[in-house]
Amino acid sequence: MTKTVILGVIGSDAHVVGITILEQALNAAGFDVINLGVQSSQQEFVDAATDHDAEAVLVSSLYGHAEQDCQGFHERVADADLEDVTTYIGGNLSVGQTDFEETKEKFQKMGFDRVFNSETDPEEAIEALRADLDIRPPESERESSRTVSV
Ligand code: B12
Repeated sequence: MTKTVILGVIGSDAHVVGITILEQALNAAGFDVINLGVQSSQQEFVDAATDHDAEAVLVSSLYGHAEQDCQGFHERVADADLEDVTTYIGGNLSVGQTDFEETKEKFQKMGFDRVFNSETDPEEAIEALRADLDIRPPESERESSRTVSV
């Protein structure tokens, strides 16, 4: 069954390249992607997840204001009865050279299931989604990984 994921850049952030690449990779991996684009509000993510009965919400932030932009996000998610929806955040989540482990802990405490840095390859996000949403990779990929390991 196709799984729907909501993708977008939160707040006033206008960096579009990362989510465009993620959208293409997720589509190619068989996900149904609703791309909200840049400068999306918390409520737009929540409404889209409700309207499309999404399995996951992927929030992107590059410009360093993710913490402010995500304050109260998981309260909205809970108010909309979406606690079962998997939430990820990724990108350049802090201003400057902050230790990523600290950043990761901070966003996990805010309620995100997984936190990714700006070095993240889209394949990593796809593998994480497959694990968290209990999806087997398509047969073609299983075949090719078998061929490589022989
Ligand atoms: C291009 C660019 C711009 C362009 C954006 C054009 C556009 N419409 O996209 C312009 C010139 C407009 C711009 C503006 C600004 N920018 Co700029 N920009 C960049 C730059 C050079 C490249 C970004 C990019 O496209 N990368 C390529 C894509 C493929 O990578 P990516 O975005 O990182 O996405 C990947 C991963 O991060 C990850 N990922 C991203 N989101 C998510 C989400 C999830 C869930 C997952 C799993 C993974 C994931 O997967 C993606 C694909 O691999 C970066 C520096 C850099 N080298 O990264 C700075 C950078 C992001 N910008 C920065 C800043 C500060 C700004 C401005 C605030 C500058 C200013 N003072 O005006 C403004 C903000 C404007 C706004 N409202 O957003 C800073 C952010 C600093 C920080 N976070 O600490 C950076 C890091 C530059 C720097 N070193 O200072 N910028």
